[in-house]
Amino acid sequence: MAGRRTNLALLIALGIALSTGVVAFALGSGAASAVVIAHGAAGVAVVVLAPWKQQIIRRGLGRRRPGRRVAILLGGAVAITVASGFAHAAGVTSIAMSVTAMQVHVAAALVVSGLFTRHLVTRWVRPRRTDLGRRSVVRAAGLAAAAGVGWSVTEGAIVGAGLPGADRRFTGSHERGSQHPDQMPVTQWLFDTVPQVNPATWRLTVRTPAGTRAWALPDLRAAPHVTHDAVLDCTGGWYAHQSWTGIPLRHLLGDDPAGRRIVVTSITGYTRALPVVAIDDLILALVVGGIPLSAGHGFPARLIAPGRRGFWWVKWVQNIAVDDVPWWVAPPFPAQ
Ligand SMILES: Nc1nc2c(c(=O)[nH]1)N[C@H]1C(S)=C(S)[C@@H](COP(=O)(O)O)O[C@H]1N2
Ligand SMILES: [Mo]
Repeated sequence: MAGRRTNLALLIALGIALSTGVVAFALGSGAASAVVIAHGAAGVAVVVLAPWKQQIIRRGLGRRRPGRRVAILLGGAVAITVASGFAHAAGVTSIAMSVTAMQVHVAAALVVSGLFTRHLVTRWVRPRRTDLGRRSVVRAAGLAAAAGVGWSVTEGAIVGAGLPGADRRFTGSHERGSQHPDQMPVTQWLFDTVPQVNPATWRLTVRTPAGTRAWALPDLRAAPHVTHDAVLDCTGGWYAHQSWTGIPLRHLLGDDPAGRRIVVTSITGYTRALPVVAIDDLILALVVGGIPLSAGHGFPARLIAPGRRGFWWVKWVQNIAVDDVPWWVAPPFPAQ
């Protein structure tokens, strides 16, 4: 395959891999499984293209062109990203100490996206009309088919060999501590730490256009509860089924919480904004598996957001506010 076509194919495969990776993080239901499959197939496509790219690299290494160091680092970062992605899929969760394959995968992918941008800028090749010609389209279809077959064979091998990755959820996550909250990992998004909340002084402030109310813990415990089975699915690569008990947000916010978004904020400042139309899915849980939440899992109260990834499930909730801002005006991922 011609060098420029290999490069173009890699550009597209890496572009798909990076973008589906970000989208897979954001989604916890709906199209998530299709996105995760596309992500895996894009990873396979990168591997399929590697021998051709190697020839280009071999030719290029002789010539000392600018951006050489970036190109070499990029190659290494892509190799680490792909290897850790396959390791996660196969079920290798921990790499060393408490570092997981998924953490390595995401960290390396962030390096890739930075270096890849630099590489594209320094080594940009102007597109030609023939890049979209019949031959390229046929080659692209062949590559897509190879990626699909490669993905199926890889998944089949993981299942056939009975590797721990065989029972991954459609998001790619591995099961951890279902129905045993004490065995479920305690996870923070990035930099948050577990606060010690004093239940005697803790108050939940609920603010709607209709007014503000402060709830003490005994008031919340006396409010009507529901129990709901829901899956907490962390982008760190694990999930758990638990039975959560708490107060529906509908009860806390009233029948008609006039506004567009519900902003849920932790005592630590960690915050998420959800659309008001999702209100009937949301529960403020005090209890999991029949016992009050532990400090690590969000005592005294945390949000349960079924169908959404773990980073929406705000722990140590202190504030719930309804306002008139569209929910998507916030950054897509938490900042702390
Ligand atoms: N306040 C706060 N809530 C948070 C987080 C956080 O960092 N701070 N992390 C979220 C993420 S990424 C996940 S996966 C879940 C993990 O919940 P667990 O520790 O109970 O397993 O909590 C979510 N709620
Ligand atoms: Mo998470």
